[in-house]
Amino acid sequence: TTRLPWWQSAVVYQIYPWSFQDSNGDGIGDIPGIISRLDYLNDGTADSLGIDAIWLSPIYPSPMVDFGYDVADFCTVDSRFGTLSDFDRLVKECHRRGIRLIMDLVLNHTSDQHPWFQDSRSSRSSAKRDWYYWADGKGFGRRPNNWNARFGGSSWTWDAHSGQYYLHSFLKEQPDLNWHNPAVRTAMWDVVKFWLDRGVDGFRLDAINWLGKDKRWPNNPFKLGLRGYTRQEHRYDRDQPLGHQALKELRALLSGTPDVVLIGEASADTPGGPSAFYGNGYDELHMLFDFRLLKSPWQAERFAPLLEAGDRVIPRGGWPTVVFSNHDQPRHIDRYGANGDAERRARAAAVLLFTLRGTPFIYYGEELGMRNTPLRYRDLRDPYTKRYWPFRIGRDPARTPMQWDGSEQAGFSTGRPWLPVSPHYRELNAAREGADPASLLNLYRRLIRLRKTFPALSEGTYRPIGTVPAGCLVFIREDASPAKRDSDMLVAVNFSSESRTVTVPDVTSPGVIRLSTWSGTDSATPWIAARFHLEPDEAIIVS
Ligand code: TEU
Ligand code: CA
Repeated sequence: TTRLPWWQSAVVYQIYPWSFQDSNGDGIGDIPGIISRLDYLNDGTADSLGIDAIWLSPIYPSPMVDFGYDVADFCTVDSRFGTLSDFDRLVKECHRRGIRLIMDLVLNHTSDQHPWFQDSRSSRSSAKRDWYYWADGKGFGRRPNNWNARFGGSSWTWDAHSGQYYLHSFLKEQPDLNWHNPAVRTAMWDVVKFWLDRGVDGFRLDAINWLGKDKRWPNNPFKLGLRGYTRQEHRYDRDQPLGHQALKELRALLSGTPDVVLIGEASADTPGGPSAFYGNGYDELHMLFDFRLLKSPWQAERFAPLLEAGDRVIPRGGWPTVVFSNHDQPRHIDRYGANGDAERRARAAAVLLFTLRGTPFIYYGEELGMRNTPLRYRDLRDPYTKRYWPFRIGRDPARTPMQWDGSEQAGFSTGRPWLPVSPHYRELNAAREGADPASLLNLYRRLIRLRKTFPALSEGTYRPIGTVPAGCLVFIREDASPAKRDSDMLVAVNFSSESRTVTVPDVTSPGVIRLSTWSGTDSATPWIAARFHLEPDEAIIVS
């Protein structure tokens, strides 16, 4: 049998550098801080989480209007986070522990402070004018078209100095690069080579479905959205054929480094769904974040069809992802549960995270059950969060400092953190949960270990069991070779808050319950096949 590529059996952990660990008391997380916490992530023993890779949100020099997603220089490190030699040390310290490092790469736009844009806006005859999208207005102060930026307002901002509008799909401080210009592509591929030379193991490609625009600048149509609101369909400023061409170029560039992984981020409503950016399965992305579960309410009946479809639409060669939280969304523990059931559901969700087919992504702190931190307006930092506050919860509540221990500022910093520490940090922190066998943290550790022990959890096919009671999701991860059928894993999740009895008619061989979210420790309870009981919000794994 051939071994899976590393990223198909890996567990990935997302670090938001601002919030992981501050080493110098300025209240901002940094690279030396991350290095000092690597043992928590993987020290090779069962006392650590046991993750295989880190995805590091942007650490490039930036005015930080979008907290690093506005890049002013792609080839070094922001001084808030450290130096390039700190970064080299991070790569070395990760690799020493068997942890791979995945960089966040923002291809669609730069900061308006990037020298390329400074040059581009300096005059209409600048050599870099065509590196960004510039257009004339339609007279009387009218913008080139009706395109709306992702974070509100028009996508066009007037540049008085050069007398034209420039395009930005996100904030006005994030002008879009002109991917139609081959010089732009060459420059960005040089960035890729720069980081490959420093030893990184992959890239998480930001907003990957935004590359390329319809340069005839047609108006976008409107469509009926949720609850009867009309909203703009991004027909001409997103999901353009050029994006696929660019990904094919990038994938070709990596032909000599088959271990380097490309993970794309695109909105959930991309036409074609999660399969769109895999190309033929071998010539675009290796993985694309699947946000359909993340956007779905916690209901077995909603999850089931998404899982079946998700599995079918990804071409051979491509690989699915499982993700419930990231730095753009409210934390899933609060999305799924209200009060008493929040942690129980987070436990059940953790079972899904590590047993569904696809690579699991953990967002820092979710393993502790970190909640959305309630913030006052004056504490907010993210322009998107401020703009829609208090009508949308926004992004800052899910970006507060990692809760390491019960000491002042949760052990994150000796200074004043850039965002307030959660009021729950004395109960929810790594030190306390590490010592409690029944904690969510220890459930994550056990699940990751289980995934390593039973290869069917990463390699096996996904076979749903159809005839189950309302509110339950039951499936089998089947080993590819029939000879190894006794290594199949059965997973049963009760999404409801009442107990349920499940009958699985075609599974009769005896097994043991390897894990239950209702038990604090690893158990090997004999399992009576065919008919079993699930407590409210309980999830079990049987083999
Ligand atoms: O997000 C892209 C994206 O589509 C966002 O609109 C996302 O859906 C939004 O944050 C919803 O809350 C990526 C990054 O993940 C995000 O942090 C950046 O701000 C954005 O690109 C611009 O670079
Ligand atoms: Ca710092």
